[in-house]
Amino acid sequence: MAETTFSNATQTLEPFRGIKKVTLEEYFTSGHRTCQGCESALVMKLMVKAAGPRTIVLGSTGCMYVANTTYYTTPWVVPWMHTQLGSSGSAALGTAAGLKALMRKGKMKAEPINVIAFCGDGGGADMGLSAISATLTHKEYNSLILLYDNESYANTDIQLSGLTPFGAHTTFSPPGTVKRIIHTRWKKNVAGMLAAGHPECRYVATVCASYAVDMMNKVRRALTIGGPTFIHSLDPCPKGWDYDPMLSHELGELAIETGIFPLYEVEDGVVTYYGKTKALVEGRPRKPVREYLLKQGRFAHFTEEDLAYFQGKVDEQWQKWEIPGVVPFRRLDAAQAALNVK
Ligand SMILES: Cc1ncc(C[n+]2csc(CCOP(=O)(O)OP(=O)(O)O)c2C)c(N)n1
Ligand code: SF4
Ligand SMILES: [Mg+2]
Repeated sequence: MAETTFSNATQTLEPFRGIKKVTLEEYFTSGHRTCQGCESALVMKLMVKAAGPRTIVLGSTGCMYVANTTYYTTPWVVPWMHTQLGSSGSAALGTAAGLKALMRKGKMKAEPINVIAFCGDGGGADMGLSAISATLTHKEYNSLILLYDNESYANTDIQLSGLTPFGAHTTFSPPGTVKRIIHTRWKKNVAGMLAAGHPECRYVATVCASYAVDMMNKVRRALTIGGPTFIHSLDPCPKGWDYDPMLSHELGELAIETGIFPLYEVEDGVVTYYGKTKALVEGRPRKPVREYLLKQGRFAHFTEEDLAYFQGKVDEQWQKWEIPGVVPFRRLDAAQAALNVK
């Protein structure tokens, strides 16, 4: 018979203290058809490994839906449900609320169940941003939204998204002889925006699967701390970024070492850098962005001028932002300017 004692507790998932302590069980196994070297598939595998068996995964349309549920096959071992492209936020909130109601009414055993909704950059940072934002204001429901960022609408053949980097060659921004750089906008700062704008969301983090244990521990922290939480992972994509699949891991590392994608967490309003980003903040020199960019065919058309522009924008994020790599405001200047307004 169902237990009637309602509890809104979360599972306590202690961090893995090193790779040898990581559990052996897999909940995302064979049966998918993602490309060779697909880091987003690795993110799925690590995400659910970190969460464990008492987990429900909800997935927006995109590569991680389509390639993971192809005609009677699936790698998911835990309960899994597809949701519409812009609906990861709604799916997370609805599922968390549904579980809570069923447990409160004694219709199911009251136990902590992890709810994780994932979305791509197209589904999460563009189309579904408002639903994610709404979910992050509902502090009474426990869920994690994980945005896997392969920097394009990959599943429909690499269209430009709000998270595609400046200048990248996509099917919507092919470089030509008349106009070399079609995509001239800088990438959105999603994690920083969501952390700054949702004061009751207790946990926001950025991760990269090249640092697998760190990545899993961020997932475990998000699920343990409870309420609505958000993680942004940067995922090299051999098809969309146009490189040899064997370079996925290295490109992930280079994204961090060049300072293009900082690794940090914001817990209860406190920013903590971790991994190689921490070393950069402490003074280790950043690698030049060209080491990262020129390994990818999507930037093959870049000239020295383009590389210098890209480097300048990354330098700005480290040298001028109020919290480097996280919050772009310039507090003292802004406050003074506001006082000077007549
Ligand atoms: C409302 C809606 N518009 C368009 C589509 C077509 N569509 C399916 S997957 C996809 C790309 C999603 O991109 P992203 O969220 O970045 O995930 P990725 O494919 O890169 O993994 C699009 C546009 C759709 N399924 N639903
Ligand atoms: S296109 Fe990119 S994200 Fe999609 S399955 Fe292939 S490598 Fe993974
Ligand atoms: Mg994408």
